[in-house]
Amino acid sequence: MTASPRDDALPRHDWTLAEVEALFDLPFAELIFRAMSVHRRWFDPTEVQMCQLLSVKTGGCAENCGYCSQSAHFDTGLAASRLMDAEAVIADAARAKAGGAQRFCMGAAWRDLKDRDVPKVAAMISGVKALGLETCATLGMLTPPQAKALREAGLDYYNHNLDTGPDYYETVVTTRTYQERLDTLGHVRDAGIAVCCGGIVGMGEARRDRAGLLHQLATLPKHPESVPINGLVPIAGTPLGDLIRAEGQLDGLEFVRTVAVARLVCPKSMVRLSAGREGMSRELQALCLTAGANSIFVGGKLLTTPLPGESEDQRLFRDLGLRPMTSPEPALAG
Ligand code: SAM
Ligand code: DTB
Ligand code: SF4
Repeated sequence: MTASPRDDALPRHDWTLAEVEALFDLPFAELIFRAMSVHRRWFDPTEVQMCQLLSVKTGGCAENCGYCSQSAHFDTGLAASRLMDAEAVIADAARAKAGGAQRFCMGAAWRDLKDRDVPKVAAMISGVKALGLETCATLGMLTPPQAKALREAGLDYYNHNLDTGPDYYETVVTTRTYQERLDTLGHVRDAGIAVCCGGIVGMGEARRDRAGLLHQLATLPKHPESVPINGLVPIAGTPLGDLIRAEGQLDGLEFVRTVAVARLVCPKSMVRLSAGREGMSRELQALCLTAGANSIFVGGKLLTTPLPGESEDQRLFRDLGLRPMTSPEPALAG
């Protein structure tokens, strides 16, 4: 009996690092062609999901993530603020919905969620959910009971990034381990919350580290339903921001390769073109949205850094023949 040819669009969890690196090494057009083909198997390629972020607690964070404007370890000139009131968050979410956002993500500059803050965060989540938005939060590490409480409040997604491959990780952050991040992802899964997990490209890492990050995601027991690919926003005063300001940013084509490989190894996931869009040309964004990215952040601002404006995004969508996503997400269908 002859073996049937493997279907490249079916999710796999047995990727080897060498296989992921081999995808990165493909001729550019071959890689993009494969990613486009897989994208069409699971999604309408003319649809792009619109997500909006709000920093509900800014700055003063105890972690030392070497890229972050919000770490208390570095002087980035950012003013810290307290946790916002739920009413103000819900009012911002209502504006986001009116502007066309489908998912609303609440971010806090915390190492971990404290039990005392759970009721206030739960009120934000249930209020945003009641507006008819998909809810997402990114609040640092969670315990299993906290994850359960957030789910009960109506949390659809939790964002917690691995940031980079395991070998480059300690160059990026030393105040929490890779395993601690994986543990939080497990608690989120166990609570029945969809996982949003990705990383940052262009922090001085090697191609092998980018492959290492995607290999980790592709070999999780279940692929993250959302995979954000962030381009480093180089913040002055942070170790990695200063390094990249001195050495120059990663080549845009390598960023596109990372997006395409993410599409190939997590075929049914939303691949989000996340931070870094503000510094990209329209042409580079178009390549990313062609190579399999199908989700973006909108609303003028990420957490502490700017995004392209609404009119620029509308022009980009018009010129590329794209429209806001209305179809259900395949990864949530099982
Ligand atoms: N404190 C929480 C945490 O780290 O999980 C939530 C907020 S944190 C700012 C969310 C994610 O934003 C980080 O994991 C990182 O991947 C991304 N991020 C932060 N600063 C960035 C920058 N300067 N450039 C690109 N991505 C960045
Ligand atoms: C993610 O991966 N990217 C978003 C979201 N998850 C929370 C955050 C990007 C932050 C970029 C830097 C800033 O605006 O502070
Ligand atoms: Fe804190 Fe998150 Fe920034 Fe790290 S990325 S310093 S955990 S806010």
